[in-house]
Amino acid sequence: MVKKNTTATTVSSTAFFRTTAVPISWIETILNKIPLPRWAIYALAGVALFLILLIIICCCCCCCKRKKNQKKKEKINLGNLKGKVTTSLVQPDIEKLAQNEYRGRLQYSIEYSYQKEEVTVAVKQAAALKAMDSGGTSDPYATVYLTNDSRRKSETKVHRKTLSPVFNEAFIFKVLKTEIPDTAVVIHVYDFNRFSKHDMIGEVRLPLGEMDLHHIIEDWKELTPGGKTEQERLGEICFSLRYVPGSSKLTVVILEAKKLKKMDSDGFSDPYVKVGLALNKKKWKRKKTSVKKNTINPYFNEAFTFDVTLEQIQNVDLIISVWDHDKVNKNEQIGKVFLGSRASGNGLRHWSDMLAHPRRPMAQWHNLQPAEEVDKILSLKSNFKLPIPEALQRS
Ligand SMILES: [Ca+2]
Ligand SMILES: [Ca+2]
Ligand SMILES: [Ca+2]
Repeated sequence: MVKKNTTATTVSSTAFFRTTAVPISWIETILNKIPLPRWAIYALAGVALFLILLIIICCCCCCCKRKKNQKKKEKINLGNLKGKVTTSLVQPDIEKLAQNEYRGRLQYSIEYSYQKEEVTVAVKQAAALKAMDSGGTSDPYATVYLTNDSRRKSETKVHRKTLSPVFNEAFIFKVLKTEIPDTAVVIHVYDFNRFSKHDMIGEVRLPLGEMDLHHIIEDWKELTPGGKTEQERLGEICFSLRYVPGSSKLTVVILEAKKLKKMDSDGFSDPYVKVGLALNKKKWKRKKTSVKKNTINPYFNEAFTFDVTLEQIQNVDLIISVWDHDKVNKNEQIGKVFLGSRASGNGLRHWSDMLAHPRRPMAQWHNLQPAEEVDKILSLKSNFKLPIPEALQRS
């Protein structure tokens, strides 16, 4: 009975063994096949496991490092970008680079004759010019003008496919002794293109006032980017304004003008001045001075009086324009200025001074502006009423 029982337990235990311990026996059979003692096998397995772990850790470390480096690189790149953005805001370095670019140099000579009051500008040669064409060359030619009369421009012949042209051409310009301090010789070197716009290679600017013109000057100078054509000098005009509210009289006295632009081939102009009034943006009244022949520094001292009520004076534009009288051709406008409540800067200041000091003539110099510019402002600006100064209201 007892025996029966024990067999029953052994049977059930072997049955249990069979179901759960199959893999162990499988490993056991493999282990048994290895001709090594068990402890050696376990030791080897431990070493192998350790090695595998070590390899995995190494791989992980490498990956992490690589990622970090990539991030660092990205950071550096971002830094570069940031730097570029800020520097471009502070100083456009691309433009600066372009400006610093070597454009070549030019040899010139300048000879002034105090007797004839004229300057001879010779464009001798250029060297190491910047290549503007795809073939690595340029087709250079030079233009010469003086800032006292930028309309008179002379130019050399075009020299094909060279970066070191020998021009050897001279040009004569009229420069009065009195004009020397504010006159510069401007030489531009261009690349000629048959089918497209000519490219400017560079410029040389030579202020006559900074030279000792008692000798012939011959020198080399590096070309600069240039391209900035200075605001053309049109001249200055002086006039006085006087407003008398009691009698509603506005008096404009055209006193004199100086350094007017030369509009005629003889190097002078025949200036006269038009004094115009516009009311509510419409032409209203106009008068003009006599013509002063062959001068760029005319003296007029001519007075013009207009009837303008206190109400009208707030809506009036005073337009002063200087013209060159021509016998054969149409008269040419040299420049103009406008004053009134819509004016700004000097024009507004002079007008306000006049209103603030009724019955007193107020004189002031004004720089002439290009006519088109003034006309544009006059047609665009809306009416703006200047408050009437107390002094004017009291009188
Ligand atoms: Ca060319
Ligand atoms: Ca003319
Ligand atoms: Ca004329």
